[in-house]
Amino acid sequence: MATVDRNTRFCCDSSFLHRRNIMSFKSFFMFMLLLFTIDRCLSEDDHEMEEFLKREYSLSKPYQGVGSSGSSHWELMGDAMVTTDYIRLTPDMQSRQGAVWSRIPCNLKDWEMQVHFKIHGQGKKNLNGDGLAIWFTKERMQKGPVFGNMDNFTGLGVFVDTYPNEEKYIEAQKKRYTPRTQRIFPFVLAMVGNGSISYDHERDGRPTELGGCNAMVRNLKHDSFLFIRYIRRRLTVMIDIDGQHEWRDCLDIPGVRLPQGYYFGATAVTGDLSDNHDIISLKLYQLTVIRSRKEEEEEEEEEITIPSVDNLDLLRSGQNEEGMSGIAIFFTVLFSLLGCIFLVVIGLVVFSHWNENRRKRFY
Ligand SMILES: *[C@@H]1O[C@H](CO)[C@@H](O)[C@H](O)[C@H]1NC(C)=O
Ligand SMILES: *[C@@H]1O[C@H](CO)[C@@H](O)[C@H](O)[C@H]1NC(C)=O
Ligand SMILES: [Ca+2]
Repeated sequence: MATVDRNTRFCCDSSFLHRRNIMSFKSFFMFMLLLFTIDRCLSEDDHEMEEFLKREYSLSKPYQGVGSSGSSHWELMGDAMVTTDYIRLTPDMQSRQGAVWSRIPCNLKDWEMQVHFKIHGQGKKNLNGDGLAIWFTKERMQKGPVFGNMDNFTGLGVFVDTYPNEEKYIEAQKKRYTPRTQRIFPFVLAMVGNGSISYDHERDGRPTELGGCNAMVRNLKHDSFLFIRYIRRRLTVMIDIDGQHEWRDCLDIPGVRLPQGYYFGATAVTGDLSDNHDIISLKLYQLTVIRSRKEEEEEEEEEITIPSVDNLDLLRSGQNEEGMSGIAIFFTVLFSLLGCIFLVVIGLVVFSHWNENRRKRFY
């Protein structure tokens, strides 16, 4: 009789259950946080790294000889022009293309490029275009449809895409975008080409992207920076656009195989819509990374000749699932809650048994 009473009381005392739930949920989160922190600490190996600015691959004020002297390390193309304060890849005018390319192939294994840039113009939001791109490619000084560079390029491209072609196209067809595929532009996106992969301009490069992030880079008062790091075949892109001098993560992908001896470049294009696309500086740092003998041997064994990305299918499916994250989170929370409730019930059963035994001892 007494047991039944107690059970009903516990069972229906929802505030008690609720509190227990929150507590176990909290501890679950603490545990996950702890795991995450440990993971981050273990993977943090930046301390064994040094960096050196490499002038021959860098471009900065006063841009000595750029665009006029054949001895300069950089060459201009198309509508690009040099002023005392910036290199303007395109002016805020329709149908322009411009580029600046390094003349010297880069043979560094690990490097970091810091791009100081500015995109600004008269156009209101989404009435501007098309964006700029930073390149590390086999080819150089080619005109084309990919932000002013050729299609089917070989190497790495990081794009600051300022015009949402796909969204506009779908809007024009009076279809509605599901929130999970909609992107806010400008959007920073990375792609690795192997000479036969085409950039889909109408879809803003979605089919071939490695990843990306949104970045409100237009008409900013403060400086905007893009950071591209390639170290131990890991590609990291970060941005600093809030004027806080803090890097924000954009993408981070391991297993990116890029050959040495490619060229750095920056290009931009305007169409019906336009913007000024200015490069203020490109600073390339050599990173010296201490490798274990095993790592060195592995890298010597398989020399890279064609750019590629490991586990690209996995990466892509991961990104598709990202769109499902709302549902995924829901189920994760649901099952966590069910798990917690289960544990609480077990706890209560054990507790009531223990309580009963204790009472028995008292009687
Ligand atoms: C380039 O990549 C595509 C898609 O991953 C692949 O089908 C093609 O064989 C690759 N081409 C070369 C030359 O490796
Ligand atoms: C790029 O590659 C694709 C697929 O290999 C091909 O269909 C297309 O014609 C190529 N485009 C250019 C401009 O070479
Ligand atoms: Ca676009």
